[in-house]
Amino acid sequence: MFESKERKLKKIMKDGKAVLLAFDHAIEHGPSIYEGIDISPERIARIAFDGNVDGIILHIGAARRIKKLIGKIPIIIKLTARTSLTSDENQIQQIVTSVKEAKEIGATAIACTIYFGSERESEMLKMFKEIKQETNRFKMPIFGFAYPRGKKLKSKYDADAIRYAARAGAEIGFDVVKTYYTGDKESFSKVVKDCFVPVLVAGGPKISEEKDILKVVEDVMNAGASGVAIGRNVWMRNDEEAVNLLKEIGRIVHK
Ligand code: FBP
Repeated sequence: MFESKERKLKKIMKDGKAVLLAFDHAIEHGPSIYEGIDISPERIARIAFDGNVDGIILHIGAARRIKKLIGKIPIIIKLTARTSLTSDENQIQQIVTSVKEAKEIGATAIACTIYFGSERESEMLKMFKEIKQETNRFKMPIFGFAYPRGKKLKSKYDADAIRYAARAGAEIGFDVVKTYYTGDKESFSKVVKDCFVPVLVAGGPKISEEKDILKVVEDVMNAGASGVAIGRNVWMRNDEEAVNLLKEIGRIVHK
């Protein structure tokens, strides 16, 4: 009845690797911190298409604005959200879109975030059970953002915490884990080694020099990552730079 999850995953990760453009920031961080940057879904989709990405991650409202592209680029619909208008204590993402809605708009996969270590972790784990039941029904791959949070952490970029979160994501059924870069190849190779599903790396806040981003991509790939799911470092540049950077990243990831 539904195409298998494995076939869908193969549409995104043809060679087992992927370069994804992440675009859920306008809800996570709000538009004002991106002042002067065109954060319209139409622009981001154009950059994704011209940059030959393997998929684009966005919320359903934004996806409705780029319907022409659905079918040309795999769409990964983000099901969970939070805003930065809440206090830091409230580190939880809630389900805002169903797998069925994602399926109906033509998504190839879904994405969700879990803040492992947050005071509200147990609510998110419960929420994940609901997502999993629906993805099983619609045979949708889960791209899980495994992000450490919480009072016990020195920093959300702590290498051991990232390693733990990535493994926890694999344990609970993420098909692909996306997490932060630990900052060096050695520690990131431990993250990958302990995570028995493919690991994609987030780009993080904008790095000014292109060569420095490409070095991160080289390092994470050498550490065993399966690619990147990158946002700010791409679309915070002008269109031409963004497209060229995506192509360069693609050459490294798919070599
Ligand atoms: P970036 O490449 O811009 O870091 O995007 C990856 C991402 O996971 C986004 O999908 C998400 O909105 C953002 O990072 C969350 O960042 P943070 O957890 O630091 O708020």
